[in-house]
Amino acid sequence: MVSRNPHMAKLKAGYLFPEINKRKRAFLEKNPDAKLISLGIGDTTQPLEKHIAYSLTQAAFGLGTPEGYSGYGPEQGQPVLRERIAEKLYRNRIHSDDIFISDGSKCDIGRLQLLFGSEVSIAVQDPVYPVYVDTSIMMGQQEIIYMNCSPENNFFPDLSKLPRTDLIYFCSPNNPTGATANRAQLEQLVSFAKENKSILIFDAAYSMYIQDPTIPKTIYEIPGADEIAIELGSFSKMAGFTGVRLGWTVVPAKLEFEDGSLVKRDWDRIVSTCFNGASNISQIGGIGALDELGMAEMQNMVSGYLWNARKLRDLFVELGYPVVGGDNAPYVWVNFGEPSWDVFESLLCGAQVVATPGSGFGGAGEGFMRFSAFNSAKNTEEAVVRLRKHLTATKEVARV
Ligand code: PGU
Repeated sequence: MVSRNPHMAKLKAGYLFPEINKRKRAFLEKNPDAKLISLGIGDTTQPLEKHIAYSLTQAAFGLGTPEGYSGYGPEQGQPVLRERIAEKLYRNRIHSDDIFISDGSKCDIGRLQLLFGSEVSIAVQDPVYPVYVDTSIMMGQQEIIYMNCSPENNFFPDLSKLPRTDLIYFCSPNNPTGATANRAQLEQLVSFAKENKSILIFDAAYSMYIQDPTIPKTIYEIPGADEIAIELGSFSKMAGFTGVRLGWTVVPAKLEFEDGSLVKRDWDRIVSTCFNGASNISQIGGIGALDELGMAEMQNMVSGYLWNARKLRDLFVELGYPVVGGDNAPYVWVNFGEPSWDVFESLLCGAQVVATPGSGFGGAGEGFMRFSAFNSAKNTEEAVVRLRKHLTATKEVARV
């Protein structure tokens, strides 16, 4: 018999989103006619924009021709795509050589565990996207510090009270809260990492949703960040590529380990050893997404989802709930002040709306719900009507 990887036994039984699906299915079995609206998992739902979809079909078609055929690699990604990301998304603040194309940022979060191994200590925001913690536990990391992000500190941790950790994961615009860190806060974060000789892992998966021009879209807008920060990027939420799969990780050449060796060299080794590069079709789709037409299409897609976010945000403000997010992020984070899974059940049964329980993102998420804007405008409007009716009625009952 083979002994089980002991770290796997330390994880919570199931990953959050399959658990939500399980409950959704159980509800539908009992209520087969219910028309559920999902504002749960942050998964894009709207069709790809035309020019981006066309780029993908051309890539697939090209593979059927002698001139258009390609096989493996390069493992780091196609040079044109790396250059376009550097130019369009980083305004050449970052060299294309430091950009490694991947099959999505979730996969790269997993591979980052190989880069750092089991001995590092980490800090994460609480509430937090569960993947940073779960993959760290799988790797055997033991020291995990939770940085409380709540209304009391305006969703930015009090760095003066934090112990040093090797790695600091930070996500802005944040999943799940939808809060964004401003320039001054990011400057604090970069100097904190610098003073502590930590490495910052900055997740910018939702950067395209930032509308406020004063909020940095990448950590590399902060001077000195290229000496301490790795950044994760993704086409999932900006181009609708959650199923196509395309992302990237920036590992700047200036980033060093304690012994003076380059972090980038080890990352390159990992990428070339246990990943053979992202699909050639999705990479050509990414190149299309980053030309002039594609950029306009991505803006259009993002604006559509942000319209939904605004509708949801307005509803909860109108009903008097404390709300954050939804303005520069596709998530709306609402404080219900009641156990999250109870609210989940109440919204599921009473409004046939699925939302994500805040407690699934950590202790500081208890009492909150996350509403995702990744649905159609029509479904979002319908959800708003149902939620208003249900929540007004439950408030009336509570008052009686
Ligand atoms: N980073 C953050 C902060 C995310 O919220 C997500 C997706 C990803 C990375 C994954 O990006 P890919 O490039 O597509 O790999 N979060 C969604 C989906 C759930 C999940 O398990 O990834 C969410 O609902 O939180």
